Amino acid sequence: MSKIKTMGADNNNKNNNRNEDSSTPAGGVAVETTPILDTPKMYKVILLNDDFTPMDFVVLVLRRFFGKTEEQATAIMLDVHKKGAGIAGVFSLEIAEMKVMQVNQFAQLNQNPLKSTLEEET
Ligand code: TYC
Repeated sequence: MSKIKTMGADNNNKNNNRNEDSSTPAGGVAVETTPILDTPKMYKVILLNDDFTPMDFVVLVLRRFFGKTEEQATAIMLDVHKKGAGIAGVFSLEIAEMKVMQVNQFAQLNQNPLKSTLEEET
């Protein structure tokens, strides 16, 4: 649950997004605003390489579930193929979890070992 933050000294928490827009309006009264919303954490959906899933299938997955163009999808797929893993997209937790489930289910349905996982963005 989101709480109203106090105006104490800032720490290094990037989510402690204190509104810096305190100003002194034309009557000389300083107004300080208090943040209410945290910046939501974001999550990378990682595609993992394997030796069996056809390249065309991975490109299809990237187009269908991540809205990539043919060219973007091919570049990401080749990157995963060469390096072992790569980022398909970055989303809020709920959306990222849904993408992982969709990809893994679609792969299984088509008898491909392709897997995706989540990683918190830092
Ligand atoms: N390595 C696979 C092949 O040579 C292609 C592939 C790429 C598989 C990316 C999975 O996430 C992946 N057919």
